Amino acid sequence: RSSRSELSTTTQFPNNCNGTLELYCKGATVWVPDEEAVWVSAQLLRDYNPEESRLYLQLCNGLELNYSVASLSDLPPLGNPDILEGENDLTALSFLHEPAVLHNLRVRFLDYNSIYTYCGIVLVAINPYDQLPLYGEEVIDAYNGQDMADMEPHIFSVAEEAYRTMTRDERNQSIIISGESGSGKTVSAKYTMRYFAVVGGASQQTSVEERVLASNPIMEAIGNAKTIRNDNSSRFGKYIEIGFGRKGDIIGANMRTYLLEKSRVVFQASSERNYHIFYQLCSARNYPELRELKLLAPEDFRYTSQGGDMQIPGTNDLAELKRTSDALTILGVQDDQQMELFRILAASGRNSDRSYIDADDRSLAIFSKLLGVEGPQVAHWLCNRKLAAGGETLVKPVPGRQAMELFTWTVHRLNSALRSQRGKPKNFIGVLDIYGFETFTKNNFEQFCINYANEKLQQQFNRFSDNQLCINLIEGQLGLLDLLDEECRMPKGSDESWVRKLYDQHLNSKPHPHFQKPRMSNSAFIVLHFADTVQYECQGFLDKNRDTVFEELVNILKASQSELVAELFQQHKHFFSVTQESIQSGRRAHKLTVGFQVENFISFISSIQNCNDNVSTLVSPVFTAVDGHFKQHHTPLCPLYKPNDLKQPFTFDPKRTVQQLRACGVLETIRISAAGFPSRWTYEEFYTRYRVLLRDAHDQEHAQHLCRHTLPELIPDPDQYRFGKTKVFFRAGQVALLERLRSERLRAYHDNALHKSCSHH
Ligand code: AOV
Ligand code: MG
Repeated sequence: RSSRSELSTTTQFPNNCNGTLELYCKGATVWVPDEEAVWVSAQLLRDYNPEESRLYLQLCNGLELNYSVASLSDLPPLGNPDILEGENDLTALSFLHEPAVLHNLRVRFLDYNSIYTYCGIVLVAINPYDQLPLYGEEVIDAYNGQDMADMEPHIFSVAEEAYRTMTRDERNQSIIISGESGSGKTVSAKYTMRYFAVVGGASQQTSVEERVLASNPIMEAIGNAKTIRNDNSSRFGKYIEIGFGRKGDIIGANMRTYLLEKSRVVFQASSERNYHIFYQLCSARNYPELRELKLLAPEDFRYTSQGGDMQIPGTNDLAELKRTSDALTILGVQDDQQMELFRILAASGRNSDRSYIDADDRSLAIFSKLLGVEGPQVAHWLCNRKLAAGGETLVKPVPGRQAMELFTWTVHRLNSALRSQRGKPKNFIGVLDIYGFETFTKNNFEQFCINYANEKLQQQFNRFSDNQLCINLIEGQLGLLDLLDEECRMPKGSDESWVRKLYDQHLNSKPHPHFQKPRMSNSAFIVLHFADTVQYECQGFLDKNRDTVFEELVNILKASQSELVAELFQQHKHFFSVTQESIQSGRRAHKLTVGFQVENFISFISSIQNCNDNVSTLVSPVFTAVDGHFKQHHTPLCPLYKPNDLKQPFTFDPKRTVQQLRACGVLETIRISAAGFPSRWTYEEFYTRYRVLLRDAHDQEHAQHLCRHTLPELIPDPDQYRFGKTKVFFRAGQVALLERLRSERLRAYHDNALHKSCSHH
């Protein structure tokens, strides 16, 4: 039945069984699609007969089912043999398809509480939403100096691999963390930093590593906020390079940040909050030191109360303020400068947008006093709204701008505190933690930028099946950003006319597979991203993309009595860390729009991965992947999964997980592995397991010899395996085949023995 010709006609099974039809035999496990569970397992009640065009199945809930198989490609994917259940590397599964991956992740997660799994060179993590005893110093010690392949998957094994390769090969490393909002990127980035702080902790007096870690609470206070997806959502992208000295000890660090979400300072959607720092300050309003800031409860400020819900369960803003302040102290920001910082922030939180302004407004008076600027001047400026060329009025919220400058200033300040005192680092390890893919009921320019950044990052994972079409839609000629920049330059440009041009271009003249128009709206558009389909409302795109700065206001602030305020606005750098050269050399030298800067950020991300010449000092490979499929060197990637939307501990929603699996390219990595030799055993392991199948198998000494001799009889097609120096490698499906032979052989022995003992009596 399983002639060679039959095998070859069935090799393109989507079910990845390598055409091994004989595996569809009575008792075999298969996966069938299911509305709720996505995939459920079932057992074959009879051997599959190709003439019958159906399978007789019993589902795991006991129901019997006649499963129609019109052609061989309808055969459901086969389940993996039990011995592979809970494998710690997905690419070692014998059958490498979606249900197998989903099942394996679920078994590890729910049955073993293992949140980490390798997928070849990639580490996959599932957010447990639960405190696990996994990150103590003793665990760090256990991973320190070990080989990744010998250790259980862990964020520390990735960190150790990067550290070891860096010290051994003297090459810089990068760890790239991706995953959707709330999946655990920032937590993972912090654990890698902790790891480096411990293994690279210097014996000497200066506690550089302590300072490096102290940067985290500060950056989170000013750049993280509660969203409906994540109570501590990063609203900026961060790349931190930790510099090491000759002996592998930390000697400094440098951080770059990208694209802080600016609009949050003046606007928060329902159930969301402004940046944490504002609530931290409000919570300390009655402290004598902070009295002069004249703060109120967050409910009493418009900019902190729009979201409605001002508490984060399990978070104490007052305690967090202490953490922020302690961290600032560790980084050498003295009390008086901290006060000044808080003063500016307190001013930012006030009601100072146009609708609230009148010259006597108490808030405005405090605002101006805190900033050390002339109240009437600010009011005058805010009331005399500028007339834009098209006759439309524009109002730029001051606090947004100011908070932004403060953010940039803080990053600079931290960087100077983190700068190495002992000369240039020999090497460094970079950790990239960006804001994850997100979609809300209403999505605006901010989500567009964030999702575009993620789309680009995703491209680094999908080297084979790519999302290039979607990226072209956004950044290509006549793409979304191109037309947006164009519209920004038009005197009468508007959000609506821009979106009409999008419809014209991408629906009517040349329908784009990743672009749609919502049926009920003329002011929104839909992008089919890799992770999900997202509808964006066009309102505000032009204005936010232009990101105009009102020079008059900047001038008022430059003249501030407060040294810090004056300093903030003195050079008045753009808040993105885009260097002047890159702007000028960019293809859009004409305008520094936000869209352009997203691209800039993104090309930086790509450069980390592609080791191109400009950044050769930045980047270096960590891994060369197996099978020669990854031609380029590769950095370890950590896609993270969020197993449910309710932030529930150890809860696994198969639909949400499959959605992320499908989106993130892990299945692609797996497919590539499946084309190679995913399963590998040392000869000794092979001997131990398949002894019953080997001829004259009494001598483990000769495990290799036995294996080389017997395997050709067990697996007739020599292309299905390879002999290595210490290991034997198998193509997908072969371990399952061996497992079946083994259990048949064991059953035969058993029956035989039974028979003998029966006839004896
Ligand atoms: P994100 O960085 O990926 O989202 P976070 O790292 O902020 O996500 O994680 C979200 C929350 O999940 C954390 O606040 C923890 O409560 C929980 N969590 C994550 N990882 C772990 C872990 N290893 N163990 C226990 N709990 C964890 V965003 O920044 O929104 O894209 O933009
Ligand atoms: Mg984050």
